[in-house]
Amino acid sequence: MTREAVLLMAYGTPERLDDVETYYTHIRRGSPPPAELLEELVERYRAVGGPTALNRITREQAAALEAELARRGHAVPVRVGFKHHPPFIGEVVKELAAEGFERAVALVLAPHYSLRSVAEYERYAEDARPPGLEIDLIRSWHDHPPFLDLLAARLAATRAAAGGDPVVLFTAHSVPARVLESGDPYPDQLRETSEAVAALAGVERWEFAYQSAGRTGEEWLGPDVLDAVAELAARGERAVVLQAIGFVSDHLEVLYDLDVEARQAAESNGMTYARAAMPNTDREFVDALADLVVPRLAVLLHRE
Ligand code: FEC
Repeated sequence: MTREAVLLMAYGTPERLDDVETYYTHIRRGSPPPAELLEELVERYRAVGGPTALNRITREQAAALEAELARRGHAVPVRVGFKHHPPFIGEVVKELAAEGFERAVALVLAPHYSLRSVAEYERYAEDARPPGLEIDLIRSWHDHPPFLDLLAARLAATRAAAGGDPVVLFTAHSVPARVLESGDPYPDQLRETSEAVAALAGVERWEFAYQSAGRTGEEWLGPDVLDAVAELAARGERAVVLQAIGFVSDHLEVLYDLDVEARQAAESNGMTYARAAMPNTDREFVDALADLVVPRLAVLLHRE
């Protein structure tokens, strides 16, 4: 029988403030950041209480997924590989091959495919892959029904708690605008998720904005969330509910870029701010991940 594993991939975060420079240098493909950019990033981590829990949450998601797969009769290990922090994706791929695994179902904890997100994870995995190991990557899952259902449930709960008639703003990480020249499906997939979640949650007044554009000097996809919030206020909106549909965990881009910056943009313009909770390790999310992975396991493929 084929020996197989699941490879769960996520962005990764530095675990101590002293590690931010190494982490940022890795994001910049080996080029150390200028001092002012490094200081600015360290300040963002300080503002949310230090390094984020992203690595821990990812490991807990992996452990919960492994347990759920076992419960469903699939005793496969779930290994974590990070893009920008050890254990790096390439190292984990090599370890799996060295341990005799022949097949890995790979899943990026980012639901939408972009050349600047999922494709980069794929490249890290493929570049390290020895010939004896097959990697079956789930390229996108932005329209996975259980995922849409859980986003809609969270959104409905946040709107109900906010009261009144808040406008909804869906967000996802921006990417450099030149990806559009290569026909990147990212904007279309984000629109599909937004439309589906709004319909499921019964939301009629919603918009989409990008967040967290990098400090690289080139053009990034917009509109930016901070401009979108100011625009809503200028139109007379009194309350906004944000939902970050491109992330699945609490991390810097959610805790700082939304809960500090976007909140301030809303409140300084006289609007109330609320944000739908992230999936993190919630039961429904782990079940949704298991629903994605199980049909790709080789045991099932051989039965077909
Ligand atoms: O909690 C944490 O410490 C980690 C938060 C974090 C997540 C994340 C997700 C995405 N990124 C994406 C694209 C880019 C591109 C660049 C870029 C730069 C940064 C920097 C930090 C950072 N990202 Fe990130 N990203 C997170 C953190 N990201 C810190 C560097 C400072 C800055 O520019 O703000 C630009 C560099 C380059 O040219 O490569 C592009 C995308 C995602 C969502 C998909 C995913 O999760 O992988 C796309 C979480």
